[in-house]
Amino acid sequence: MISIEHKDFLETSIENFIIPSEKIAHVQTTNTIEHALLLLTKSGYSAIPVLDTDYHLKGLISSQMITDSILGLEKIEFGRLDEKKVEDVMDKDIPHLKMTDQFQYALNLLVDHPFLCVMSREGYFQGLMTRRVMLKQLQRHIHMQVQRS
Ligand code: 2BA
Repeated sequence: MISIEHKDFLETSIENFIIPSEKIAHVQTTNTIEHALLLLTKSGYSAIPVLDTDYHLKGLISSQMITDSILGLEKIEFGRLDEKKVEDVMDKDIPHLKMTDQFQYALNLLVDHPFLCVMSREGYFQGLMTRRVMLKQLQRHIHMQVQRS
């Protein structure tokens, strides 16, 4: 049976644990994949969100998606980096969260995704919930349980 403490943890709202959009590296759909690769390399992140000019969430892009899209038969065709747009290469089918979602829902998705984008009902990008933030809260919860027992 699930204890009341675990229930409280799992039912915590994600809202206070979001990394806000102002702090998130992102690219726009119409940027070239060269620009996206530069940003990914400079930021150190392996994948980042893709937004349109109005800040709507459109997908995500990773270095792997970019290199895969310029692979020729026998070599990487670097000349194609300034020909292709982010929207040609990005993953459009991504899971997302709402501010009102609870830890339980986010935790299940974070098993398979290193981060989840948070989106408003109108489709605006609001920030990220990362695996690191979730693991820190889980760690804190476990420590508190151990101290109480
Ligand atoms: P990754 O880039 O694969 O990063 C995996 C983990 O490595 C991160 O986990 C973080 O602990 C560490 N890390 C990588 N690059 C870092 C950097 N420049 N500064 C500090 N720590 C760094 P999480 O923090 O759980 O992030 C999970 C994923 O969320 C990242 O995967 C990245 O794709 C995305 N992400 C996190 N913060 C972001 C931000 N500010 N802007 C854009 N994307 C972000």
